[in-house]
Amino acid sequence: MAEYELYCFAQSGNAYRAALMLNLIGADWRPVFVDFFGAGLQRTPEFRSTVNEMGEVPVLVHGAKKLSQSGVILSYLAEGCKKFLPQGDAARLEALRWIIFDNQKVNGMLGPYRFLRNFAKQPGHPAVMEFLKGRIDNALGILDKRLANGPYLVGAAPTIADLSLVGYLYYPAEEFGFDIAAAHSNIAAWLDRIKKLPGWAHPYDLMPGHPLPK
Ligand SMILES: N[C@@H](CCC(=O)N[C@@H](CS)C(=O)NCC(=O)O)C(=O)O
Repeated sequence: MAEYELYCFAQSGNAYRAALMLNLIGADWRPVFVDFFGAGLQRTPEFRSTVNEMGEVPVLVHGAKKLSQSGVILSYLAEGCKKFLPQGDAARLEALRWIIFDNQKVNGMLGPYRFLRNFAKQPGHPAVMEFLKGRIDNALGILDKRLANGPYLVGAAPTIADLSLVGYLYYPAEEFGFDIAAAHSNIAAWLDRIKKLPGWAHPYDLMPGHPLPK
């Protein structure tokens, strides 16, 4: 049995943060496929009572521990292996600040936007899509500006803040209907830097469930 198990599926950028971290630290891990778009395991009372009461993926299982929220999972893994850990109290708080901004404003908006464009039973209402797109453009602009100051979000080396922020950013531009890297040169260069880290893999290669059945 692998040391870590990760409840995940290929289309989830939220889960990708944790899967990528596990791969980058060379952990002994295996994915547990959650058939999000089919059986919807995450919606079942059993999942909510035994895996995650919030009904969300990712969930990391490590021994008797079950952790959810990708920011918590990233922090837990970084503390354990001392990799991608921001150095010092100020840097830890700064990383947490970016992780919260990411969850709410960057991937927190990109995820639903992409879901409504590609996977929802009914496509998103144009007014909803327009609202989300405006929020996304604003948040990506803030991220791009930040990345003009240095190679990574916090300090000179990659940290869990970077691994959180890349959550949805490697998925194909067609899924968004706009090209994030082409429109944001600092984000593009940063994505390339992270892609070069040993153990990097694309979300569709790292987690099960791609492509979706027709
Ligand atoms: N802030 C959470 C977001 C997790 C999340 O929204 N996951 C999605 C899959 S990509 C989910 O399970 N959604 C189920 C739901 O919202 O009911 C994290 O970073 O882990």
